[in-house]
Amino acid sequence: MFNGDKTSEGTNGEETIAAIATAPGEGGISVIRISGPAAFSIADALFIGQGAPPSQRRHGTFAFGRIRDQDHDLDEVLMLFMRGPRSYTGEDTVEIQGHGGSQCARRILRAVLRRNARLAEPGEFTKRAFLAGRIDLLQAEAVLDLIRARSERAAAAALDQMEGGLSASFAALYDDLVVVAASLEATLDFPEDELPAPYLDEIRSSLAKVQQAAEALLATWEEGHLLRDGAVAVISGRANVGKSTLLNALLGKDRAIVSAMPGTTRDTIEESLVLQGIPVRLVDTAGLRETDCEVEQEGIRRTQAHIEKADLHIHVIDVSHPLDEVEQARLQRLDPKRSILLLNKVDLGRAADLSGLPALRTIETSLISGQGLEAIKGVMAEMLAGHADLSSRPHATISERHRSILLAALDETRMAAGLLSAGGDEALVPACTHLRAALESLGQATGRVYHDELLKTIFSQFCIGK
Ligand SMILES: Nc1nc2c(ncn2[C@@H]2O[C@H](COP(=O)(O)OP(=O)(O)OP(=O)(O)O)[C@@H](O)[C@H]2O)c(=O)[nH]1
Ligand SMILES: [Mg+2]
Repeated sequence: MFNGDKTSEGTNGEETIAAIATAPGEGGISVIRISGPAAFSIADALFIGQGAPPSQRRHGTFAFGRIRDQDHDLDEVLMLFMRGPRSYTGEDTVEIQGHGGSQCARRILRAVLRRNARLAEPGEFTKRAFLAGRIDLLQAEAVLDLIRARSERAAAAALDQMEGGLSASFAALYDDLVVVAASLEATLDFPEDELPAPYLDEIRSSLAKVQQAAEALLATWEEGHLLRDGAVAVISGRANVGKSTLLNALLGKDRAIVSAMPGTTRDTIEESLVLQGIPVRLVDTAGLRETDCEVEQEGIRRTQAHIEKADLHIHVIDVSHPLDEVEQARLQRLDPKRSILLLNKVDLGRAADLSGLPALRTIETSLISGQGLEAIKGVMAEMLAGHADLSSRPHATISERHRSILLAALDETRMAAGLLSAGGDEALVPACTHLRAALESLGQATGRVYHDELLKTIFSQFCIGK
């Protein structure tokens, strides 16, 4: 039983934390993680097994046995022993692998928490890894990206970032800027008017190189945004043109009801798919037509709302019928930057007059047989990718947070560069101040510079147990 002593706290006041690390629900095993100075004494108190007690086991070993608490066996388990500083958190860590399902893990966790541990906060294990200096902030964020990855490419990019892909770029940027800033500060020691001109030229050109590197890093944002957040593609068009047929064909399964009756789809239907590594949420909508039916009118209102927010808009027409004026006008309003026009049912002949259309990406299709489907996927991926090169090897990309850091740093370096090119000794001190501000901003990327609020924002997005 818990005896009220304070062994849960380490010399630096660190508490021992515990949490279930596996997702709730049925599964083969569940994992309970304990990290902190009391991890091994807690394990000693609960573990019944052959051989030495946990506290005498070496790093990187495991033992098979039972968890016993208050005279009751709770589960048969494997216990993994990791000694700080070589564990994930940098602290003594014990992981208990028990049976899956909802009860075993909860019972073990309760027994652990009755001793010298408290429930971990979301992301606290990873936060401790950061505070222990085992990983930097970019790597910690990559852990979350990896857990959340919705495509193979997104997972590969996250792994690259976790292994330091982005940390190296930011560190190089930081170090190069430190050199520039230091050289500039050194100029302050020169007596007035005695600064050799080439010296300042060199500083200016080094600063320009730093700016180029920052811009190259910024250019990865578009891909990062796509991989992390995915894209939304909305299918619209008049009733009965083949919208749901398209949804089903893209998904490769019969998700939406398809019928020859106009007005089959009444509400929006959303499904996910992955296109060349980009996670896409595909939305099939109610056919656009004039109707007195309130349900259908609401469906059409929803369609319009979805189209406005979409990254990609696929508009389908039935080319075997003439286009009426309403549809003609609708085609004129399509946004060429994000719209694809599908001329469907080409197998039934062509009666639609398409003269005078705006310059749009247009694909002829016969969705009933799958004709044009590969072309649609290709154009969708190409338009979504924009300037991102998805044929390149997956690589770490910056997130929104990193983007705002880079933009702020670039702003400061531009102001410094502006002052330096204007010349004059009085420009040197303010230029130094701008470079210091740029360094301060860049430092927040890796976590060289951080404040509690920043850590809270980042780690609160994690799940408990990570
Ligand atoms: N001939 C031919 N028929 C097609 C083609 N594509 C779809 N259809 C048929 O057109 C009819 C309507 O297809 P849907 O996919 O339900 O059309 P929709 O646009 O979702 O219709 P609503 O949900 O009513 O707005 C069905 O009978 C499909 O089999 C095509 O390329 N050629
Ligand atoms: Mg439909």
